[in-house]
Amino acid sequence: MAPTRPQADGTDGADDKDRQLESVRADSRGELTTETGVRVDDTDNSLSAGERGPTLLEDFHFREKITHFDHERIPERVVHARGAGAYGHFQPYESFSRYTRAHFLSDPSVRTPVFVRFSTVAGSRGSADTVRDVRGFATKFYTREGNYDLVGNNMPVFFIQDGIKFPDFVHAVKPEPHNEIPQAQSAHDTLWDFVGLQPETMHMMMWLMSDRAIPRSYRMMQGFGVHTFRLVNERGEGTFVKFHWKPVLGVHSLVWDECQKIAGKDPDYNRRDLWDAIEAGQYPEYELGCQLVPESEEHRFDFDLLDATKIIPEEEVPVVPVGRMVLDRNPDNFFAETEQIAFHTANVVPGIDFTNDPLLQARNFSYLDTQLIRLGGPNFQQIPVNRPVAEVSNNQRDGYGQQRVHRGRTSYFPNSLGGGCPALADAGAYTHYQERVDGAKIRRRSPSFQDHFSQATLFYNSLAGWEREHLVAAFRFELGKCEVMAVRERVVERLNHVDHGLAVEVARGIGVAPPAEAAVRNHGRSSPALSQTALLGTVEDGARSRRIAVLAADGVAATGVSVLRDELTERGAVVEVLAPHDGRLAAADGPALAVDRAMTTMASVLYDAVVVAGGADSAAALAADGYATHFVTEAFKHAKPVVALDEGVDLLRRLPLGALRTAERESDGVLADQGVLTARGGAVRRLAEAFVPLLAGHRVWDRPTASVPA
Ligand code: HDE
Repeated sequence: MAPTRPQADGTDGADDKDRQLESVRADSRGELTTETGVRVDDTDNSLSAGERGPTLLEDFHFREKITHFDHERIPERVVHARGAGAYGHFQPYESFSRYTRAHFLSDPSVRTPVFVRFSTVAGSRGSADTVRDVRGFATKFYTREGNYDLVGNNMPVFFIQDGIKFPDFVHAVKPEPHNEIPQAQSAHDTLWDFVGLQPETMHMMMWLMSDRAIPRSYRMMQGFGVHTFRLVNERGEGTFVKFHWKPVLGVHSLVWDECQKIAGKDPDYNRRDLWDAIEAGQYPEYELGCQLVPESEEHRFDFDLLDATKIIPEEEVPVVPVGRMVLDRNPDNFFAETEQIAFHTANVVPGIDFTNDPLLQARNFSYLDTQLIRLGGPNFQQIPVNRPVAEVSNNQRDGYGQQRVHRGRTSYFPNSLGGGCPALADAGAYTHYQERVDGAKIRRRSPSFQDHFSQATLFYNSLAGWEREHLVAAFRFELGKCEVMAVRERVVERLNHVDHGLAVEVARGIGVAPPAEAAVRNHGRSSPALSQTALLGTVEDGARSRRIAVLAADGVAATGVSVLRDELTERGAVVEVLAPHDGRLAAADGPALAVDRAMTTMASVLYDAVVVAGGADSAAALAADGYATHFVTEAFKHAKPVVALDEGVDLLRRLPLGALRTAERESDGVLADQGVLTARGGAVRRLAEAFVPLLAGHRVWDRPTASVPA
């Protein structure tokens, strides 16, 4: 049976894609057999000549088992090798047929199945999730008119303008070829050498050095189609479009120190987060939006719409909400589905078309090409996860791994022997947008692509103070890892074209002489929509799916913990009790308290907030435990909400938390300072009320933490 998700309307929640997959799902059941269906009664001992003799070639079970194993691996993706995926559905809010004839966008009653794969770009399949990198956000819509792939990233621009530079860029960012170091890191000479020499990278490098490159969760990041695409309606009229995904949970990031630690503590951090949220029924949701530009206004901007290193500021062209996507089912098998899915920018449906963006044009060649080798030949669209729910019928035949048993004598067009089938479509066919093109064959970048800095400056100007601090720290970290001084210097020189103050600050941290004067004047323009502060969550209850660690030890005041846990769990938070030992904790005020995890198996970096429980013995035990005190200090350092109950407050006082106020008590028993909440005397419910907005705000960025060790 298909895994079902019972719906409010009484249906089983299975969609067309789910039902299609049901025919290929394979469960481990019955007796062990070979691939040819012969039953096997011993898979532990190979067939040998005598008890201590050589293995016999005629042992077909042994040979098949080993041979299959020997061929289990396929090439990983040349970029975006590391990923995680999920199924879900998309539904438009209302008909978008004014702009596009795409059926899945034209009828609000149509729910289209989707598969989304999130990824990092530079690392290998086994690399850590929390590296500084762009994140892929690729969506396959299984529409009734065929598959449509929106293969986007979590940043709205790209490093280069012309696809012919892609191999150069990727070679520069990947591990260096002589020693294959460093893995999944941009902080090395070859990338920054390329950046310094190729100034079109500058806008994207600003995004990459910002907190967008270290998302808290795939559920909390935006997605962008990046290129300007074209929507085409029934009348054949085109409209330029930029696609946006906005996460309902808001856009939130980790801090860099935390990322590096998570890479060791839980390299699967983002992958696990996505999986767990879906298993828990907390389905990630995103709103699809479009920026629309009439064809007649193609040249109204001070940049070229075909240049993928540029955004259209949302203040100039607002994002129109189009529909909602919900991810509600984890794949059954990582390899079969998440690894074998094949996205392609050229997988379009009627009503969606391309532009002449030279990066997009290159992609329209590259994805099919790479998949031919990655998935072993031309039949990869027949792999279950790739199969459309629309009917497929053509004269393509044979090839490795052919799954269809084509019947009949004809595999050519036109034919009369096969009744003329498959016939040309009467209606609903894809017709390419009729754009007039003429010009001389040239190898030259358009002059309209030449401004590489204005939008980098726009981005910088739009950031909040804390975002700028993080950005400067990131540049210092990355360039600080470069061994060649000339590489650092060249990048500082480029930054001086973005903003003089930025160049000076970065230079000071990396031993480069700060530029004496600005290369250009900062134009002073900003686009508030670019700051993450503009993208806090849209859910009212900000505790949803937030992970909260409650530190406790024997002697814990368990009632306060239980009340707080109930309050937060009711609001969708995940609350775990961590203690110096697993099992149960003796409580000061009643029955023993169950421990969810031994503290040493976890770390503060794996939680969004920390609570120190009350109880004199518990607090004393935690205060004497370096792992526990580090846990709290580190959470504080990473600007997370910290909460202490009763005697737990005494523990906070002993930690090096700067100028934190924990001594006074306010009339209602709850004291809030720098995102730290303390409660005495059973004011736990009131404390929970104050805790939720802190969780929704994600981090307390204005908390002074420079002196805090961690
Ligand atoms: Fe890709 N990209 N890309 N890319 N890309 C691939 O296709 C390529 C670009 C993106 O989860 C590859 O099947 C070229 C921009 C995502 O399976 C490959 C250029 C954007 C994924 C490829 C770009 C992306 C890929 C590697 C410059 C954001 C992962 C394996 C012209 C809009 C999809 C594969 C998944 C994967 C080529 C630039 C996003 C080699 C040549 C811009 C999300 O075909």
